[in-house]
Amino acid sequence: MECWELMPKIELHAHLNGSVRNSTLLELAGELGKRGTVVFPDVENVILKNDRSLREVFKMFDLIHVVTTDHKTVTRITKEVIEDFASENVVYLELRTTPKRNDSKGMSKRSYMEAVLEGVRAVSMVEVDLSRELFAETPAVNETYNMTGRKKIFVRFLLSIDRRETTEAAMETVNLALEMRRFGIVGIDLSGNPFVGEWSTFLPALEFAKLQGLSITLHCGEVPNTEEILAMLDFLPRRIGHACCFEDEEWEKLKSSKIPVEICLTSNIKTESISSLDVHHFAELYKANHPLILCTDDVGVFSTSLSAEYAVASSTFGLGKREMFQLARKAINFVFAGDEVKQKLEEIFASAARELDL
Ligand code: 6MZ
Repeated sequence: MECWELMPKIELHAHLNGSVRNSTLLELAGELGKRGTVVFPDVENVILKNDRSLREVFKMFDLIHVVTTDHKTVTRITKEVIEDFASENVVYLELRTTPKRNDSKGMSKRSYMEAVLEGVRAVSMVEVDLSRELFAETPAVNETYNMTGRKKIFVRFLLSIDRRETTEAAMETVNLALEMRRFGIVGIDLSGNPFVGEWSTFLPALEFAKLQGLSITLHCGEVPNTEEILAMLDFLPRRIGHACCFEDEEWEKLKSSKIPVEICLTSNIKTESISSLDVHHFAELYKANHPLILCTDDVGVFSTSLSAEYAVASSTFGLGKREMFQLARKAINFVFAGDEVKQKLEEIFASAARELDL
């Protein structure tokens, strides 16, 4: 495990509220329990349950959102999630989250995102490279970030459209991403319960986002749905997530399109989207040299880490340290940040290759 922790890694598919520490969730649920907002033992049972079907996972998210959706908590979990990824040598993190409106908390999608960005400013354990403008507003913090000798992590954000949302709500998220671009928001994700929602509902907002130069990634093929999968591939997103339930025609289209796939092994197994690791499509895509990125999905919900995903991939598919390092390094090509960041990541990997003799 130690060797995977030491290796620099790139995380491109991590949902903020799925990455919250269990200890934080239990602490927050305990506070709400005391106030009578939730029944703590019931919540505790759900949080500590290990295996959940794909349908159950989305019930779990509704519960997490009850516990985490206020400004102060959103700031706290953002800080903790960034620190957790940095502590296992994730050097570039593209964190995605669904901006939420919650009138009872005085929360708008914009104020939700401001709370997220406040969480980035609050990170103290590592040096964060997000956007100069974000830190320019807080000079005291800026100084701390210029300290040398600390680990550094590049953080960028994707705003998620939830499949429960309407076209108007999706458009609001895209407009917010455009307004907040200068703070490190680089793209849009489509996620949420794959059993609900229609592709045609989100298409106008996604087309508008693409036209405006935002990068798009789509949760694609988490459940069988040929018509939707083919339409999503025709849209030509810059990446897709999962690709679990593809048929021959869909594989063919994916391979010829060369669209990179964000692979989340533990998530796919725990949600039973894939029956076992030895039949996971990672092997086939890797053999075909199709662009792939190993990711976590939800480190909290699935009790994993990016290092653990590297360990699982290495042992299941017989890949050595060098091959895993190359896999991590190739992810540089698929980040949504610009060329300047890619160049800096190349330098980080080049120096790690020398240090780790890879
Ligand atoms: C689809 C998922 C997901 O946005 O509140 N999410 N959507 N498939 C998955 N695989 C199991 N894992 C997480 O983070 C939680 C939200 O991310 C999406 C769901 O919409 C979930 O409510 P945020 O930060």
